[in-house]
Amino acid sequence: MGITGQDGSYLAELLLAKGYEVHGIVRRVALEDPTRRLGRIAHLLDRVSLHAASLESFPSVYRVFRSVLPDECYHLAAQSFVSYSFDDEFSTLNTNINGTHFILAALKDVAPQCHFYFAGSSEMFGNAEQVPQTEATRFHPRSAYGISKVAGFELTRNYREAYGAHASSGILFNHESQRRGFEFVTRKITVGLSQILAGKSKELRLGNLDAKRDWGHARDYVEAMWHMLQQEEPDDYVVATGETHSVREFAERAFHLAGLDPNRYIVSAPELYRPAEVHLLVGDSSKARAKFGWKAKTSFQDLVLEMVAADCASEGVEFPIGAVSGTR
Ligand code: NDP
Ligand code: GDR
Repeated sequence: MGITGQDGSYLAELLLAKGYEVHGIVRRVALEDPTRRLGRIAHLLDRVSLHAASLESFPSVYRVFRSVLPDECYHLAAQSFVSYSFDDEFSTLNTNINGTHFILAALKDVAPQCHFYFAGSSEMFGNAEQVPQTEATRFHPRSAYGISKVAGFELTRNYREAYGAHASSGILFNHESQRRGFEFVTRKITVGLSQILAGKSKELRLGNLDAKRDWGHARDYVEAMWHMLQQEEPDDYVVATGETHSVREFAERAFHLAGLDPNRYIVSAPELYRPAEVHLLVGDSSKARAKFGWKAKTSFQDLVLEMVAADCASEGVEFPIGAVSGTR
């Protein structure tokens, strides 16, 4: 579930490459408007089966699981934008918590042997009291989104303990790509930069430039999800690069790649600050490394470069590659 999102698209590619029969759950409206809503998986549509259901409806989810009887279920669907969760706490909590509960309950009934993955988040750590964060770090979420993920994490653990479900949670730190939604800060920066280069805009308005995140590439992170479901025992794993960078550093690197001075274009906009910020996240994924040999392959530098290059190409602008040498 969540196949139309950033991670869903990379995971579907990974599973197809491994020879899986892939079923994806999408909202009904997506089937009616595939050009706009199925863009990230347009290249996979002839190889995956799509089913209509919503996180808000237990019967819709139940029906799909009863007909597909999955061996593995990756639950990636969520209202995933932290900022929006301040605007509408109610729908974020309802959709994310109930949706996870519906999936777990349906699987328990119709496919109890199914291996289940829950998309937990570093936002569960929030105002973390320990650096770096591990599976043992106490949760202190700072948004309705973070709270919804803690609830989903606890539901997943409880289905494991109470009903013997093979249910695992990944505690994934931020991961990005050229398929990232436009509202998230990394993509906002790389799209904004490409529009400045194309002459379509003159500035880029951002919120808190000092927030620090552990940014990896989504393509690497879906591999960790798959590994979790291949383990004999279900468990919870932190997935992170172990490096942290500020929003300012991301923006500076992107603008410097294009040969532009970020200070001339980036405007810090107080209205984009969050009521409660998560200031510093950095994860320790030693457990995932020890258990199944996972580690991030894509460096921060290459992530920024790939995203800038992709958005510049979409805008039809070339960024001066010469500016790249010596900075990677
Ligand atoms: P996206 O926002 O790109 O994708 C979210 C997916 O959820 C989309 O397929 C969306 O469908 C679907 N969805 C949302 N609401 C509903 C609903 N009511 N019914 C059915 N489907 C719904 O997120 P990502 O791919 O980046 O992330 C995947 C998961 O991992 C999310 O749960 C996110 O919270 C979590 N996560 C992400 C991290 C990251 O850095 N990317 C880090 C840690 C956790 P539609 O296209 O129709 O909107
Ligand atoms: P995050 O990602 O909240 O970490 O959640 P986002 O990119 O939205 O914010 C990261 C940091 O950047 C600061 N920031 C801005 N953020 C946005 N969106 N827009 C801006 O203009 C801006 N300016 C500064 C934010 O304040 C924040 O500190 C993502 C999502 O994918 C979640 O679903 C996931 O669980 C977590 O990552 C791990």
